[in-house]
Amino acid sequence: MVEFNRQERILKLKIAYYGPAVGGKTTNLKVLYDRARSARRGEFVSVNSQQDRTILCDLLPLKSGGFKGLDLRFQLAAVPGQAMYGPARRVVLRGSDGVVFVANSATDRWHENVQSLRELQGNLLAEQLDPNTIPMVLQYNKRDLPDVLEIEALDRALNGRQAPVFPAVATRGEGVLETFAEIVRVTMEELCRHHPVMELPEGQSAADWTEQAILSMFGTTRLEGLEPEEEIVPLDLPESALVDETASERVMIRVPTPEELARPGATPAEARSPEALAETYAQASTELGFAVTDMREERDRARSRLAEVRVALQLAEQKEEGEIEDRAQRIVSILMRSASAANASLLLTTADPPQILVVPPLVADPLARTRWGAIHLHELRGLAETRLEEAGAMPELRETFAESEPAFEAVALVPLRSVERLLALALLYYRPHMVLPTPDTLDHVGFLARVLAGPLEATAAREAAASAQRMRALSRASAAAMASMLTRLPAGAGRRQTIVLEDLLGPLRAPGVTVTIQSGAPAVVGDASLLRFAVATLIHRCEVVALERSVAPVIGVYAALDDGLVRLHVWAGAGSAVVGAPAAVALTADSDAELSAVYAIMALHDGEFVAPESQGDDAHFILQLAPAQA
Ligand SMILES: Nc1nc2c(ncn2[C@@H]2O[C@H](COP(=O)(O)OP(=O)(O)OP(=O)(O)O)[C@@H](O)[C@H]2O)c(=O)[nH]1
Ligand SMILES: [Mg+2]
Repeated sequence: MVEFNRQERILKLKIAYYGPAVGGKTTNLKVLYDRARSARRGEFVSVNSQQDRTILCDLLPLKSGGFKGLDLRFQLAAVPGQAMYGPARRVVLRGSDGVVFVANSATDRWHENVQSLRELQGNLLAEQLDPNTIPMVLQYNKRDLPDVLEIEALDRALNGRQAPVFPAVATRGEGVLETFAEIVRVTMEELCRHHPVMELPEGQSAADWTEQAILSMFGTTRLEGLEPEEEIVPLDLPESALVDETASERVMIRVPTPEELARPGATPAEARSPEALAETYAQASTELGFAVTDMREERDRARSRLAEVRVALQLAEQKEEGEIEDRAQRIVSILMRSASAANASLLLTTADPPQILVVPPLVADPLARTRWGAIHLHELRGLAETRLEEAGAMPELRETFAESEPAFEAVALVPLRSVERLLALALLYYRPHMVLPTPDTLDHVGFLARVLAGPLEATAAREAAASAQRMRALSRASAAAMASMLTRLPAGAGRRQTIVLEDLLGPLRAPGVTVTIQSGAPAVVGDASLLRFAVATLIHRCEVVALERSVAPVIGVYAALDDGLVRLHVWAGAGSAVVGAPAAVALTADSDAELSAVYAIMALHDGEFVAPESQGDDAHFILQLAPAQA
């Protein structure tokens, strides 16, 4: 019975291993457990007798990875084969999505095989499953025994359905993975056929997906002769860090009482029979087994999240050095790993123009390289919370991803913000069939991003200051050259035109620069391009001052008639974006060499230049000119 948890994006499929006693069911699961990558397998729970015979069930959870963005899990359950455990067999079979029938090839087990298959068919019917259509694979095990039945003979007796068949020697791993891969394939085909939302897009098949899934779980598609591979993920966190006093969530296992389980029409005595009781216990045990795995998984997830937070904090505490690009790369790698994305890039908005850093092996950002994507990225600059966008729900995104190489299915957008502004937007990409992050994971990644915004901000500020220094040095040199040229001009050499203030200052309007002209302010006389150059120099100077303080430059230009003179104010900082006159600040002349060109231009116009004495104050410059005679 397909079990779907929408919140956690988990899809569970149950595969039952059924067959006569000592046929090799437990051995199949044990081999799969031994050879599965440790990250892909859960706890193997086996309730066995002293003689290693299954008395209740064997349970093995396996993670296949993603299917259509969902985290797909297979729950393998083997029944106990001995005759007396009949009720347990039915319970273990309950809700299966696929069945593997493990037959014993030994000649003297002929009858037991036939009997077990017949019982399986009866039990399927009793559980409302159709024995003729439920996904099924047959395994003829123990082919290594000296006296075995011919495959054809076994087929005639057991395979009326003409299900796929695999000969096997389970103890040596032969045929075990082939059998499992086939039951996965036929179960997936059935799933896609019967659930429209699970349908695969054109060009994709359940067989291709299964091959990839088997490779991801086992690293191979055949097991014989291979040594089990062990991966150990070291985690050296103190136990104390893992105890969360507030976590009181309980795992509830609800098992029907014998009365509840009783078939309609059964008498109370029948309902309380030993068989009915055994059934209850069996059900409790299967559910407990899988629940334990879920709990362990939750614990492991909490541990790895904690480890990620620790890495993020370490990065935040480290003395920053190196380029912003290096730091950004490390930040985006942490986010990518924690969101389990395939690829990533980072839109750095501290640079002007914004810069895209692509994490290899990606060569180009799939969004930034298309027109719609670039516009979309621009709009996303206001994003406050981490967000997942899926191609299935956004036609434009689907088109954009269709053009990209490799193909993607979804993108998680993770803003890195300081208090004032967006520093960067991490773009975490998911390929088709990858498990997409749950809301819970997105929250966690958003939290990491808040921790990581600190180091990014520090590096960005340091770089901005350095670049302001460079800008300043450059403008000093050019302004000095300009000033020396201007001062050598004879007085009155400049052009003398009547210039309307709007014509003079209008062209200086730009993002971040607000130009306001008092209504009725008179025209001035002089050389429009020289005067405009003087104002532009002051605007530029204000930008440098703002960058030195690591704030986004917001510049105001205000022109008004004041005391019989036309005053042009240029200032940066608080209030400068507000349309209107700035609050008056005490100003005195400043002998800054950088501004000598402005002094020279004002001298040519018989005007005056007032600059603030110290750069510690908000930068505020004033140019004074005589109004043109009406
Ligand atoms: N020679 C041989 N022995 C096998 C093979 N597969 C399993 N066995 C052995 O057969 C015995 C029974 O195997 P299990 O896997 O426990 O059988 P089972 O189907 O789980 O049995 P129940 O739990 O009683 O239903 C064990 O001793 C296995 O080592 C095989 O392919 N060849
Ligand atoms: Mg067994």
